[in-house]
Amino acid sequence: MNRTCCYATPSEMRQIGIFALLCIFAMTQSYGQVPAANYDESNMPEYTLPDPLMFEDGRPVKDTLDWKRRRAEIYTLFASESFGVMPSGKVEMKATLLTEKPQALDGLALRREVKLTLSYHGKSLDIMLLIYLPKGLHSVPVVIGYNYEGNHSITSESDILLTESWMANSKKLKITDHKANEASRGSQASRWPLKEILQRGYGVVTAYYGDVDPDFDDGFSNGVHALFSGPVNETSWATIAAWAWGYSRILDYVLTVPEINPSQIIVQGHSRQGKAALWAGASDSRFAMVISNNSGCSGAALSRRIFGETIAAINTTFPYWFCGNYKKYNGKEQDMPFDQHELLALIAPRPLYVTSAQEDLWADPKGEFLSCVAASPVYELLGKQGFPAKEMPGLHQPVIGDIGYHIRAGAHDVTSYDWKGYLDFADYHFKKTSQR
Ligand code: GTR
Repeated sequence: MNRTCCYATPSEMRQIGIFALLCIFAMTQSYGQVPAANYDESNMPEYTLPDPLMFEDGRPVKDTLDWKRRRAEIYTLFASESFGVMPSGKVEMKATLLTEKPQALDGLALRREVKLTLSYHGKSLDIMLLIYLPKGLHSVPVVIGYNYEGNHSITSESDILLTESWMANSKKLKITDHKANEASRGSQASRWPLKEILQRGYGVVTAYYGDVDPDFDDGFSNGVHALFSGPVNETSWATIAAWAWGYSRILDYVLTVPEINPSQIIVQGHSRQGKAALWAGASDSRFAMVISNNSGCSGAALSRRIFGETIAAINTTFPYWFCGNYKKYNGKEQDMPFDQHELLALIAPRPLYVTSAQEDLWADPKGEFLSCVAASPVYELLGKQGFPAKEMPGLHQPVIGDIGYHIRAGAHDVTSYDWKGYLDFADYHFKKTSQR
């Protein structure tokens, strides 16, 4: 038929209608309905937080010995109801030095790229590390943190090996074959003010998080999940737990590096990686300090406030981040046998720094702050100062105690201001500087 205008015929209309319905059906199948977020403080439900210092049977926790037992109860809840249980099998690890540059970052740093090969029952996985250590210093503290877009994305130095594993965010990075390319060099450099960090005497160890486990729903068939393949049930570890586990494997290697102080290793993560950093810190006491940057829902922020992202929202958009049991709490925050202040409390008595950003309401800054307040009694029971604030501080007024906190202007991100806060906090604990 000869048509000059672009109207559809009735049969084409029917086809378009059926196609649209199929699209909507497919979308609701994969993502479900994400409930609208609440951003109104006056629309908050009344809630009572579970008491970290009360056993499940109602007995109070009176001393450090009691806390050891109570801690085990709380840890088991987070493992079986939220993140999923990590495998206990021990992997073999081989470290291969791929490159070494003695004068990196204009002579400020010694730079290495190391391939960690993890092997388990005949299968193996490579994790590429990029390491910067302050030149000429010994026994340095380091920050271990994942990056989102490949090691080559964190710096403008153009000779970093390109990440070889899959890239989740392929559209944003203009990637067509799911592999990193030159276009993504330096794309995340603003999140890693390397020179400032190195000048303050700290080293950096980073890896692309997709090397450890992919950030998409692959039925747990890639990354470390493939190493430990087996039947999946409601308590099986999900992707955030896999990233947390990966942090510990990186730590295994970092502890063998002679230039690094083994008692001053910090685990840091932003957002979803912040959730993983908290779980890594809770699961592995060899991390001397934990930094959660804008970790929000199911990270540092209290779930019962139902402000910003909710359990239902996170489970719907990212069903592979948490274990099957976590879905039980969609819309049922008040029934949860734990809340996120208890995740923070699992890190006690080690120093913990939590950051928020003013515009990052999805991550509920106030909920992150209140979580620090509610974790403090556990630090205090253990003879620590805990969190020395009850009222939310203003912008750019860090609170420094055993738990530290700041909220800065701006959006969901990692900035130089955040790094300054981390390192002031680390200096306060590691170098015993006075509060700035
Ligand atoms: C959001 C997610 C958050 C947060 C963030 C991120 O889309 O809802 O929980 O983790 O992603 O990782 O940047």
